[in-house]
Amino acid sequence: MHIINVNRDIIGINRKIAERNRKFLDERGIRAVNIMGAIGSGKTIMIEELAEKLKDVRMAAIAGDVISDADARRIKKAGIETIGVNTGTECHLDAHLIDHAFGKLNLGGVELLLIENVGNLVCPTDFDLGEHRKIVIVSVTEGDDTVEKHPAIFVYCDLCIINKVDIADAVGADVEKMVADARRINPRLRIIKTSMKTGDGLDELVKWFKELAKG
Ligand SMILES: Nc1nc2c(ncn2[C@@H]2O[C@H](COP(=O)(O)OP(=O)(O)OP(=O)(O)O)[C@@H](O)[C@H]2O)c(=O)[nH]1
Ligand SMILES: [Mg+2]
Repeated sequence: MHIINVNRDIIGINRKIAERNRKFLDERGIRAVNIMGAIGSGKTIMIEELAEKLKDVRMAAIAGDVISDADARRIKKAGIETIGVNTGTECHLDAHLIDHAFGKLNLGGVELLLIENVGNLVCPTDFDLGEHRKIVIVSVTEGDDTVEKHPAIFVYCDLCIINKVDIADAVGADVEKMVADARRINPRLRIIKTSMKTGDGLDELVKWFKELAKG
């Protein structure tokens, strides 16, 4: 009996389109970052912060959401050329959606493309978008066991941001446990603890993006 593994097929096709996307970006000297993370962990606010603090890097953004365009409007308002992409019932972006978005963005002169994925720590893991770096944002409000409960996404990421450290005590979260869990899952992972509200860790974060864009 011949069994078709549909899931593997979908991921294989996606990878081919992702490779084409990466080539498209490389030819234009654009570095792309796939920003993944839990719902409400701080993905959009981080892009807003970058808009303010990384003025010498020309950026564009793709804001992935299931249905709304609220994040795309926020990022545009912060001064970044942005296109919103709705996934409908899907809980992640894929390479085909990104390919479409390229055609709707003015990428002339852009050095850094920020792609906000749909908020969750599961579905985006398997889908290469053609990016150069993957980052994952978790925050203390999801609980300090959130890293150990979702290990797969940490395996594939280059950078992990542990956000909302300003309210860790208020929600009884042990930030160092989150750091230790992430490090155990992926010893090569760069980890930055941040508060998008107080500005803690943002210099280090901005530097990471700047080096990627200019490097
Ligand atoms: N106290 C505190 N609040 C934060 C911090 N970062 C983000 N927030 C708040 O958390 C909420 C969610 O932030 P967003 O940036 O919208 O999160 P998101 O990950 O883009 O959310 P989705 O796109 O819905 O998944 C907002 O009310 C932010 O103001 C932080 O470091 N500290
Ligand atoms: Mg968002």
